[in-house]
Amino acid sequence: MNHADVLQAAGLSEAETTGGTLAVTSPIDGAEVARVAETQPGDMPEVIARAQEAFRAWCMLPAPRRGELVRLLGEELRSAKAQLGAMVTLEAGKIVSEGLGEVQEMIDICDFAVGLSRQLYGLTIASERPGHRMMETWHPLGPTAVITAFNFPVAVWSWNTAIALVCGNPVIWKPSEKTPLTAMACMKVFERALKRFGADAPEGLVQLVIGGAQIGEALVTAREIPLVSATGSTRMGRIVGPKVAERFGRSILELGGNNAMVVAPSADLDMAVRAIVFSAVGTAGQRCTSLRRLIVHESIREELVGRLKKAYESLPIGDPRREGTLVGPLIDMGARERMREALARARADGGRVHGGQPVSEGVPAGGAYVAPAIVEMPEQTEVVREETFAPILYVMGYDRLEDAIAMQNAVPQGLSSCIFTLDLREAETFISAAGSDCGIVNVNIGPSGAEIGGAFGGEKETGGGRESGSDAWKGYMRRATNTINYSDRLPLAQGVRFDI
Ligand code: UN1
Repeated sequence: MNHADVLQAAGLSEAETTGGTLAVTSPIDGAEVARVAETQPGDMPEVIARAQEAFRAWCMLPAPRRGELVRLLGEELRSAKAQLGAMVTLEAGKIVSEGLGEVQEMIDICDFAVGLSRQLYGLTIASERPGHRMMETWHPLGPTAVITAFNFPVAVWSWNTAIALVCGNPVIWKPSEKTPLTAMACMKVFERALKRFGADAPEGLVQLVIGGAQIGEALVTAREIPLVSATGSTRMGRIVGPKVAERFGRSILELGGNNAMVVAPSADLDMAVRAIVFSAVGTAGQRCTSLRRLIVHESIREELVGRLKKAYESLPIGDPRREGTLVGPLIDMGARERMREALARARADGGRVHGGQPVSEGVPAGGAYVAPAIVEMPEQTEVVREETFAPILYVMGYDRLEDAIAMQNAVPQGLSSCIFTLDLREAETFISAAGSDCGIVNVNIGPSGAEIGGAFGGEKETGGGRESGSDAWKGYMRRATNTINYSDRLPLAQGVRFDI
């Protein structure tokens, strides 16, 4: 299928994809595929007012009824999986299987949210006063801004939106400027679900705004938006976090990762090699969970690096639409340049670089294709402590597990981490309080490809937010503590006496 056919199959019309001010290119070949209209900053007050109005109606519907809309969204996503997956491939450059996998992630979170819509439970708490009961109830919070990145152009929206909707919150979505078409295609799917849902859904329940920093700024500073969920770089989070906090809004930040794997002497190396290659090279190293640092026991370092070099040599790099390709393009030429710079710095620090060169043969012209790099580092230097959104795997050695853990933790980011070991003591130590300081800590699997059932997010410069499964829904609601007195007395807590 050519690019235009993909847009058409996703239901995007000629009028929607031409004549706008935002040029959209495909990383596959750098070709311009569309020009879409941008939301103007002057439109934002109306968008926000519409979301507030929608909130008033939506928050009054029973949560299981709200869940019905999400159930229909899941159904529509199932039937649009191929078309939406192809859009992810076209606009983000993911290989077919990963494009489809991302849509599956949307379906999964819909299923999760539907079940959740019949829960949203609070606790009952023992009261110290006779004839009293304490409990907590959870209420919808209000319009929720969802700011997403190019690398997961649909899944991250769905994590936030499926949960926000069952929690009773309307959504205003600002996708990455690099992937507005995928967002538009997603809205088509959502609109089909809305139509089937019927008149209970208010106008403006989910709104899409397309544009740059000014649009983001309008969302971040709006007092009418109590929650901003933002996924992207730490640089972006440093701007968004304080601005939302300044107006006492709530933010869920999911920022950079610098994810490590510790490989211990007892590790099953066959499994480790597969896990390393998928997590370091998959999505061309552009997941926030991508494996970037390998911390290997000195006794197996040479063998493991040798096996990895061999695996890297035969990686099929090229057109992500082609069957068998494992490494598609980087998002753009800027990303390739940043990869080149990082490798130059690593070399200057004494790193031995294998691979990492631009690839122009056997790949579509105009795309930013690269050979994934393995870099043997003498130590964890500054460039290793930074997140470069590219397939660079830095390798460092260790002798004692505590040193490996210290190295894993000695970066500003705290998203994902893992250990390969068959030694129970090592595994338990790594996931204990003395172990990894990340939000995701795995044993004998790689750091990427998390399931939606767990809470997703990380510590330190990763921003501290949690999205997706477990009790992350609580971030989208407000908690009320209720004390109910069913006695005929009015005792005061803490034994205070105040007799009148
Ligand atoms: C991201 O890169 O922003 O765990 C999200 C994973 C995916 C989500 C990544 N399920 O790799």
